[in-house]
Amino acid sequence: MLPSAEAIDVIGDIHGCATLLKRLLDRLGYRRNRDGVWHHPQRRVLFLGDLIDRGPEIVETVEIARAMAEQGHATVLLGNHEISALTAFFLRDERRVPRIHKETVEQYRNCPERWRDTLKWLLECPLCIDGGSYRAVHACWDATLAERFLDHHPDGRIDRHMLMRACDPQSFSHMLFGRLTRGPQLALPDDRSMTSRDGVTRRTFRTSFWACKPRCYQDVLFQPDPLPPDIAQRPLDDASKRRLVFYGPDQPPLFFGHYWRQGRPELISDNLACLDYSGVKGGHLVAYRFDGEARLSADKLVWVSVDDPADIGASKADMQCSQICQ
Ligand SMILES: [Mn+2]
Repeated sequence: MLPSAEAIDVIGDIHGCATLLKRLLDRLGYRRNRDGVWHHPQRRVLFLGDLIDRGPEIVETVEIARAMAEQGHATVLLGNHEISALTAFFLRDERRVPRIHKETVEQYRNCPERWRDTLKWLLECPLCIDGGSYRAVHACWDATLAERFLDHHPDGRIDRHMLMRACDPQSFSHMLFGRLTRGPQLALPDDRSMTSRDGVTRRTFRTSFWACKPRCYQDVLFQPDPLPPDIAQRPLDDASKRRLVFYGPDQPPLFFGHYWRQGRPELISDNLACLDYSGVKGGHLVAYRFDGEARLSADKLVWVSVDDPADIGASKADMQCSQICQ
């Protein structure tokens, strides 16, 4: 018997941290079956995308999620990293793959046919889900774009034609992938740029999509790096306001990842749960245990961390290392 429709454990960005993923699944009560596939008798998992890149155990992460999906115990959504990988490997010269896929390429080096097979499987994964009582997407639910896409693709799956068309910045596919898997962004005023903590210089910043009547730039900021102080309080102009997306408090619960949140996991509101808490950067890998409720509750958040005292192996090793280094 397959798990019931609304008993879903939604899991945020894993980025190749299979050890954290296994600990989280274990904490959620999932066990391995005879084939080694993680499952739960009453529940299933919804992965919010960005399984690949950055972390040390990408192949194992993908194998865990894929095996669960193929046996009906999970659904895997595409994140911006999967969209980028699909574009890079299907449409472009494989020797000029973007740097963000460096770890993935290295870790699949000895099994290139497995990587090709993984890409074919990823192309079958949905971009977003409108489950009626809930919605899920990697970064942002832009209702206009998502509904137009789902009208033509009710299963939420993309295809090679869409990937191809997305190479044209004016295309619907380009807007759809950008908005749903990277989220809305605004340009900084006066052609300004800012450099993030990881050294990347950008002319745009990530915005939230739930600010009610935002007044200034700070009101819509949603990223770890702060705005330059003189810009933060500057009023938003009308053109910028028109570019914003708004997901209202009366909408069904929305699950998303992508935003490198930090600190203790919490809900954004009772219908918005961002489950990316930077697990691969030493933060938390977070799940929300959804049972079809119309209003989300923070006590249904579950997480594991690299420095969790329950993780005897890793924390002991880290401690010994830091003691030795001192
Ligand atoms: Mn992402």
